[in-house]
Amino acid sequence: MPQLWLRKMITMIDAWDLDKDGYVGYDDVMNIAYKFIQVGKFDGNSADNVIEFYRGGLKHSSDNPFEEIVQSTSMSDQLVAIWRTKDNPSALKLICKLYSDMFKALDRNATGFLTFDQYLVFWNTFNLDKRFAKLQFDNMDTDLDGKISEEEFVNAYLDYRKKEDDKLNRFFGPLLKY
Ligand SMILES: [Ca+2]
Ligand SMILES: [Ca+2]
Repeated sequence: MPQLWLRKMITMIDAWDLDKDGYVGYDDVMNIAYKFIQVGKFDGNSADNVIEFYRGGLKHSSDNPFEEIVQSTSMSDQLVAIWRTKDNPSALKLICKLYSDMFKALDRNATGFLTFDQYLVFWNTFNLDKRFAKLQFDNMDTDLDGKISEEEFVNAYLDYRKKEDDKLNRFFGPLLKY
């Protein structure tokens, strides 16, 4: 596995690994969902939606490529599972859905865009270093209109998961060393 890709994935795992046992389990994903609701102050239907789409990503079924990832019980197993699914079309579809659902929750007035303040809910859910939030926001804003569209947000995540070279995309904050 390429070193840069590994560092990105380790940084991502660390962001999702709320209980800090080294890998992202089912509980971590659901606790991120609850944190997302809390930080975003979502209530009623929007809170239910958030639970629903995180749960959807974890659905037990033989064709859910995420299953292998969340069932890993060590970071190295998890990295192998992510590597194995990185070009899997159904995994990519699920990923697009999850990030587009997150976008729609953040875009609470359904304007089709995120302002920097709305985007901060994502950043703070993962407790990322606040000093780098604006840098990442600007990196994702490829058409330079000062807002993040759904396409920019989802594409930024897809780009982050790719193994190819670095466009200084820091979707989960500064890269960790390993
Ligand atoms: Ca964990
Ligand atoms: Ca934009």
